[in-house]
Amino acid sequence: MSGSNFVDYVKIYCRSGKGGRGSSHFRREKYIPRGGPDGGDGGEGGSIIFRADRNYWTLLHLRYQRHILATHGEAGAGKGSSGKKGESKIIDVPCGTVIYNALTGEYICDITNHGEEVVLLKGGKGGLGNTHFKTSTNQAPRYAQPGEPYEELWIILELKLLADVGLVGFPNAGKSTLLSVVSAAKPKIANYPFTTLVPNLGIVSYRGDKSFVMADIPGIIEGASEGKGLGIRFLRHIERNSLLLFVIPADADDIKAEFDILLNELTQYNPELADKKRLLAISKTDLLDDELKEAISEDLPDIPYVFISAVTNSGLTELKDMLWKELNSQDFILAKEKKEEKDSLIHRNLDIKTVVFEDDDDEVPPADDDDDDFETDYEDYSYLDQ
Ligand SMILES: Nc1nc2c(ncn2[C@@H]2O[C@H](COP(=O)(O)OP(=O)(O)OP(=O)(O)O)[C@@H](O)[C@H]2O)c(=O)[nH]1
Ligand SMILES: [Mg+2]
Repeated sequence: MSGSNFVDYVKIYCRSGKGGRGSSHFRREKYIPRGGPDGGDGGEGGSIIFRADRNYWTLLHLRYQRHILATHGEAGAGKGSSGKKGESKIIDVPCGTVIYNALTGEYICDITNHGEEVVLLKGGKGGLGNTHFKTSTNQAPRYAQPGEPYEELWIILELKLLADVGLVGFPNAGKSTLLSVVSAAKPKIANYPFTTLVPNLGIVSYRGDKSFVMADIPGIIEGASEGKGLGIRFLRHIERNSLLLFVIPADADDIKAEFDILLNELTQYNPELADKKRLLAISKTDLLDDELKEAISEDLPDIPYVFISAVTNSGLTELKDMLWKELNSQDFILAKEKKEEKDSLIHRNLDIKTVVFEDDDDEVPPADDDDDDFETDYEDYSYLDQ
């Protein structure tokens, strides 16, 4: 992955701020003897908050961000003044980011909808000042609460692309070419397998003001689910694609057999992928004459299909109509809602051994944990003991 602009995993150390100490101060003014306690409360520490933002497509902006630290709350002071709150850190991530515990791989949460915020680590509460501890029997409490400690955690952020349509096919099938002719995306295209090494996303405009997102992932080969080719690393990006568009070239020896192999690899990876709505685009049909097309049509998998060519642009409008119709069908919307509901219940943990980072040092910045912020004025309290 080195040098690529596509970053789908990052590992970050997060720490919230500790709460500031409450103050145990006493009011001391001329002509007001025994002014009583007036120590203010400590400020709350800053929190670590993640927010989904649809303007981000990858985790690239976090690639070199090893540590995210909120600041500590300040201590309370005399005259009832509260300490300043620590500053929270809000980290914007693409919609569909999943957070795992980096040490155990345990799933923590996911951040799916634009604007959604998740407080990952809460800042420590500030301690109460000594004014709170005044009672009828103790008019001059010297006690003030310390602030609550900070929380810290190493996390792994994982990006799952949220596309409406995912392209599935063997290498060289014409997936990237298709994306390049229906959207403004400019993926690399070449006449050799595994041209696409990282996923590409494109926005497909449809009849004026409508649009949907299409994801082109690297080609899949037989055995991908056991690690052949580029393996299954990218298959997880289609786990959330609502609709799978299989792309098989017209010059394939046996379209139905290729379809079965692809489907088998997907379901080996995740049986739930078998439940997704499937459509078929037979690509490169400029290589066929009508007679051959007819012959091919007789032995196709039993799913909706369309013949397309990125060279002559034939079939593209028909394809977009078909995708749009599916994306907006009642059954489909219901299934998607059901899936989203289920997604929020079932989560797989991350196998952290399979995730490789470019620069994996686990150094943690110093915690700045000394208690020099203890704001107490010990001078001249002798009158209290009288
Ligand atoms: N004749 C013809 N050639 C096509 C068509 N679409 C794609 N090709 C060619 O097929 C080759 C592979 O195209 P890509 O779009 O790179 O294929 P891919 O499926 O993205 O391949 P990987 O990224 O390796 O998985 C390129 O040489 C394209 O020019 C088409 O409609 N007609
Ligand atoms: Mg490609």
